[in-house]
Amino acid sequence: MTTTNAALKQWVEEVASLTTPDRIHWCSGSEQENQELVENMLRDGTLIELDPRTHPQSYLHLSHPTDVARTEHLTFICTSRKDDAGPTNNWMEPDEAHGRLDQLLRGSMKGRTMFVVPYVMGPIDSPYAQGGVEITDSPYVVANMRIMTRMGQPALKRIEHDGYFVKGLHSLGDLSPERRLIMHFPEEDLIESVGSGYGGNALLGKKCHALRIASWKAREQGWMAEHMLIMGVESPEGETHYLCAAFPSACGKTNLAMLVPPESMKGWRVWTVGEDIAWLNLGHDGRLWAINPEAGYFGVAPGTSPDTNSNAVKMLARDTIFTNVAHTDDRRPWWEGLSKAPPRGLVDWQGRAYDPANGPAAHPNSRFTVSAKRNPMYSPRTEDPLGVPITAILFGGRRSSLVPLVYQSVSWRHGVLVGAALSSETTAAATGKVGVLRRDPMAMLPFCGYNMGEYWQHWLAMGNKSDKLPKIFHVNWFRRDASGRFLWPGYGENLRVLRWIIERCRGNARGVRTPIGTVPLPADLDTLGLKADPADLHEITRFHPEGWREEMAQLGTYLAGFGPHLPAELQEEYQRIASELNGA
Ligand code: OXD
Ligand code: MN
Repeated sequence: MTTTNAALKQWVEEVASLTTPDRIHWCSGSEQENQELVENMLRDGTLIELDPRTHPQSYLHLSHPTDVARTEHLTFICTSRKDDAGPTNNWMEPDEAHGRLDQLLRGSMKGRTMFVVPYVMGPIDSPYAQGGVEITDSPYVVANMRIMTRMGQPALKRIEHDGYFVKGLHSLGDLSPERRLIMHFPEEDLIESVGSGYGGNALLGKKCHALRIASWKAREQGWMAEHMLIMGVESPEGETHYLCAAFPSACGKTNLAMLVPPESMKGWRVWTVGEDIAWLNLGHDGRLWAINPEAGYFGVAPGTSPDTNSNAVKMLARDTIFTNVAHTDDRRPWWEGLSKAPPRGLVDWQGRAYDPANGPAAHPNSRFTVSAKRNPMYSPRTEDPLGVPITAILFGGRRSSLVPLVYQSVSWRHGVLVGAALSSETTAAATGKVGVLRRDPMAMLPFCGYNMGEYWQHWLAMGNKSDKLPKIFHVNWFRRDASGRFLWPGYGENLRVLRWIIERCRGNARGVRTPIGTVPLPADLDTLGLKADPADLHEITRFHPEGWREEMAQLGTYLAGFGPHLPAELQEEYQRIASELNGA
């Protein structure tokens, strides 16, 4: 197989002469090709077959112990002007970056097969979709890309038709963190990643293309590439509203996108369109329309259980690649939270007999890769080339104190400030400390491919294009009391908050206007059948002026750090709220 696209042909030849693989394989995406790849990986130990009676066509991959998460300090935006990468990204001058990468890539595929993986991000016939080609020497990456994207022959056809594609070159190198780099060249539509096989570093269609490169393109072309889930909420009357929500990594985006309505909310249904990334375009009707560029989920396994996400457990019953979870001696996958006690004969994520003294059995950032179509709540609208119209955008993070369960911004501009101020207590998805408050504007801190100040400016500019844009809200499921107990039950009960949000957008729900936005009283929420202490509900819907004055002072310091890049409009919005707060 080869291609009629001259630029692609030439790039493949250039990469082959640099990396000197033994063989080149153009991926068709066929079932037979996948079977052969899997058989090879079973033979060389890259994959372990799980019990085919309980988990048909499912496999476990145990990664190198130092290659288990995204490595943000080794991730760079390489633009000719440093300012274009901005203060929140690592930057390297493109010539220097190319020099370093070439050194790491020279001969790196010797003895290996070089796979050429054409893919499309988005429904294959969507005007908003975008092609890419990943060259990789990892068959594990190929198998994952086949689940996560529209990969193979139809993708190549689309690329040849469009004449446009993003180039992604990936090599495992020697997997050493000392020789690992994840580099983005937005001016060249190019990604080069070496030294890691971990999803976020190696499945280049995901964070690298669909967020970092796409966000750059989106600003140029007037659309938005966001770290957001897309879900439909259908009322008992049969009216469906679509919501997008941005949360920092590992705040339960996948669980929210797959929410199971509580027993007491009869007739409500949830539909998943996407659980990690949304591409948003202004429709002819002035509304914002979202497509999910991905075709699969690369989700965090620990904590997924019949109680927290029963549909995810069903979804993972077959055709799944697990990475760094534990397994039983009869080859069934296991992770912390799946059952109360670890089963007997457990083997941990490093292949050792499980011993609690060695830490958790499954790595805290262990993952599953599975087709979106396996989700019992998969929305048929996922394949709609134009996507779905968005009623509301939600921002949220893990905040154990102060931040109410939900509040609504008073305008798009205010909503942009709420997004810019997003913060969360950290978890393990990115390497680093756990439990520290980290600012993560729009949940895009690790994923915005350009200057964060310019990105906010782009959000503000989108606000001027239409008066039919979604309303913007902030949610927080994670309030705790002094003893650490959660004040809100979360999970399925979060639908009560979504209901209030939708009713607000329809002009049917009440709330109290405070300086930070509109907050519901407990009586404004649907609490029929909710098992929660009224005192807790009162606390999580209360506005605390003192705490917010302090919060805003800290936000002021953070925003000032962006200096001349902070849009004046955002500064004015900040001042407006600060003075309302001082009058409160
Ligand atoms: C992810 C992340 O893997 O955000 O989705 O880290
Ligand atoms: Mn994510």
